[in-house]
Amino acid sequence: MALDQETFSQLTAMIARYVEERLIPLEAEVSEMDRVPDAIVEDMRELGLFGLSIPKDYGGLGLDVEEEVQIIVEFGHTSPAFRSVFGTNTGIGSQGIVIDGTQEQKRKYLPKLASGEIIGSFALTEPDSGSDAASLRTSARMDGNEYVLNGTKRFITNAPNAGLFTVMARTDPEKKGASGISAFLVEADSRGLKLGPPYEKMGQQGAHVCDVILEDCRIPADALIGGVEGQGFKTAMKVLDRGRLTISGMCVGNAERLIRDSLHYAVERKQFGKPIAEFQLVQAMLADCEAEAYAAKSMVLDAARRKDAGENVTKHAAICKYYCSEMVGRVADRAVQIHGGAGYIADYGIERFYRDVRLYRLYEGTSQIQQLIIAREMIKEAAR
Ligand code: COS
Repeated sequence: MALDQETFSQLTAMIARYVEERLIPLEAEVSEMDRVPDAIVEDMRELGLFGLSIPKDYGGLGLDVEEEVQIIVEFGHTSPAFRSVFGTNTGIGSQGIVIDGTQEQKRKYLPKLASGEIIGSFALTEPDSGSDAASLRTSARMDGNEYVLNGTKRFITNAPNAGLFTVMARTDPEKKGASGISAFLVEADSRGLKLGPPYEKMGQQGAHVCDVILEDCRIPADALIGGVEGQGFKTAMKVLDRGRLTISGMCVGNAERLIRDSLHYAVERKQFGKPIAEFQLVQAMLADCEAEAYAAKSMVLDAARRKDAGENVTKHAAICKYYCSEMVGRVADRAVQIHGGAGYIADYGIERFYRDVRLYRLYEGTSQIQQLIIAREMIKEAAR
C-alpha cells in the first residue's frame, strides 16, 4: 500500500462525501451545459486528484493500482464526465512517462500533470487505425535535432483541454507493424499541431473529444519517450493494461450507483398495491445486477493486486475491461427496465447513465479486442 490504512480510509471517505454532496447534485447541469464548472476542476486540483497515480517524487499521491481502483469506484458513483477531468492525467495521459519516460521527461512533465497545471492526453487512434493500432500511419521523421510529425489522431479524449499529448507515430516507414512505432511527448502549443472541432457524442457530456492534426509539427528529439525508437507500441500497450483496470473500476462504480437508484425506486414505487421491489421479476433483475457488480468488483481488485505484485496483467486487464464494461451495460439496461417509463425520461438521470456507460465497451479497446487478447494470452500460456 502506498498510504497507511487510516490515511487511505480518510481519503476514500472524503471523496465519497465530495461525490455525494458536491458532484451528484451537478450531474444534470454538467450534461446540459456540456461542461464541468471551473470551481469543481479547482476542487479536484486541491484534492490532489490529478496526481492519484503519479509517484510521490513527482508531486503525486503515488497510489498503487488497488488504491487507485478503489478511489475510481467512488468516482463511478457519479457521472463519468467528472472523472474525465482528471482521468487522462492519472491514466493514459501520464502513464507513458511514468512507465517508460526518461528521468528528464519525468521531471519536466509529471509534476505539472500531478498538480493539474496541464492536462495530459493519449493520441493513438487514427482515421484508419483503431482496433488495429499497429497499422497507424502518422509519421515522425528525424530532421536535424528535431522530429517532424505528420498525420491525424482521431477521437482523442480531453484533447480540447490538453497541454501535452503522448503521440504514437511511425519512425521507421520500412517496418509496417508495431516495431516501427515510437511514442512522443508533444506539447499542445507545438508549431504544426491543430485541433479539430469537438465531437458531439452519444453521452458523457462534459467530457470532450476531438481530432489532433499534425502538419509538419516539429518537436525536439528529446521528446521521444525513453529516448529509444521502436518502443512506442509497447509503451502504448503497457499504458492500456493499466488504463483498462481503471475503466473497469469506473464500470463497477457506475453499476453500484445504478443499482442504488434502482433499488430505491423499486422500494418507493407502488403498483398493484405494493412496492414493485416485492415482485419477484423485479427482484430477479435487482439480484442479477448485484451479483454481477460484486463479481466485477472482486475481479478488478484481484487484477489490481496482481499488478501491484508485479505480475503481467495483460490478460487480467482485458478480462476486467471486457466483463466490467459488458456488466455495466446490462445493469444500465435493467435499471431502465426497473424504472419503467421513468427510466426513459431525462429527469430521472437513468437514461443519461445508460448512454454514458455505452462508451466503456468501445474505448481503450472494444469488447471484441479484449476477447482476442484474452484468448491470445491463454494460447500463449498453454504453449509455455
Ligand atoms: N504489454 C507489453 N507489450 C505488449 C503488450 C502489452 N500489453 N501487448 C503487445 N505487446 C508487444 C508484443 O509482445 C509484441 O512485441 P514483440 O514484437 O517484441 O514480440 C508487440 O507489442 C506487438 O504486439 P502484437 O503482435 O500482439 O500486436 P498486434 O498488432 O497483433 O495487436 C492488439 C495487438 C490487437 C492487442 C492491439 O492492437 C490493441 O490493443 N488494439 C486495441 C487498441 C486500443 O485499445 N485502442 C483504443 C485507443 S486508446 S482510447
